[in-house]
Amino acid sequence: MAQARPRILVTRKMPAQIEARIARDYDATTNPEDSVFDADRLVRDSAGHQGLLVCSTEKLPARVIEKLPDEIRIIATFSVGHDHIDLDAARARGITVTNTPDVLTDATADTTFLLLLAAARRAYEGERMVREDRWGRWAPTSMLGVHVTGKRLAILGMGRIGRAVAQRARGFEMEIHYNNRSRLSPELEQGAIFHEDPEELLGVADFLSINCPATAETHHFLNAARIARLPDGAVVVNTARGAIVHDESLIAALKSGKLAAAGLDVFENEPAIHPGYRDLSNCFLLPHIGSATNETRQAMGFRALDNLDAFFAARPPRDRVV
Ligand code: 8YV
Repeated sequence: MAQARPRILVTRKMPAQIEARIARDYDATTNPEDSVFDADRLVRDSAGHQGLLVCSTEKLPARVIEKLPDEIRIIATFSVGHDHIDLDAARARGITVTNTPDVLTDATADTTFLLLLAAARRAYEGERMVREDRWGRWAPTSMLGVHVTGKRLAILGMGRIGRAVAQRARGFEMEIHYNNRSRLSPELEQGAIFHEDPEELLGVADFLSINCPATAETHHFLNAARIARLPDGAVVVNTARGAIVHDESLIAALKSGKLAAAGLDVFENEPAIHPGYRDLSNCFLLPHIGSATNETRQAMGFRALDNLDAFFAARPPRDRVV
């Protein structure tokens, strides 16, 4: 007799190839309407399932994990970030947690450079000017932005994505500085200059790229005092998590001219972003599309399913975080 397929709850509509593989290999409850899973629904609909396939849109703090039915044995997140899941609470209940590293590194680093260039070169203002038919006579003094090539790039968090950002920055002849929990080997550093103290890193940041995870330690890291340490006219780029930035402070610095520009793909409480960003023409805003390419989202889905497959076949999942 064929073995019963594992029962999983998939909280979001997935790319077609992922949905097909889920239908083939799992007894799955899917969400073709892509309707919202709040905490109550997550707990309620988990009943009768052995695993969850979630995204960073589904919040799993301790109070939710504690209420999950006993049958839930694995939470596979379709994301590299796992700040939406309380790992200690999962550990306490013996629930395995997996993520999807590696496969979104390049797409996210590409998005970082999209933001960096767009912010530095005033792409939002220029684009609007063209569309709204406000493009007047070309002028030697109009639309002057911040030069990128050869500048100092400070990378906060030199993990896979930070290193891929550095690799792109070398093509722009940038001088690369970084802070990381530990110093990288010379092979990984490739000449990048390590700053043990993140405060010191800020002092050399003509461009600051935030690429570290959101943790209790990095919460609101970029506050007013730290922005004051940045060189005047610096550019800030964030493709990591919004909670690492203190919004009021960043908005004030963009308004005062302390910072030339910012490029943001992630926001605290997204999509309900701080309204102050919407009026700033020196802020290039994207709706969390860091990993949004067809290839990457497919690879993320396959990676999440590989982890579930391994778990249910009693093999160690490759990307186990708990
Ligand atoms: C995802 C991300 O699009 O992987 C992450 O941590 O932030 C993004 O790439 C999103 O979180 C999907 O769950």
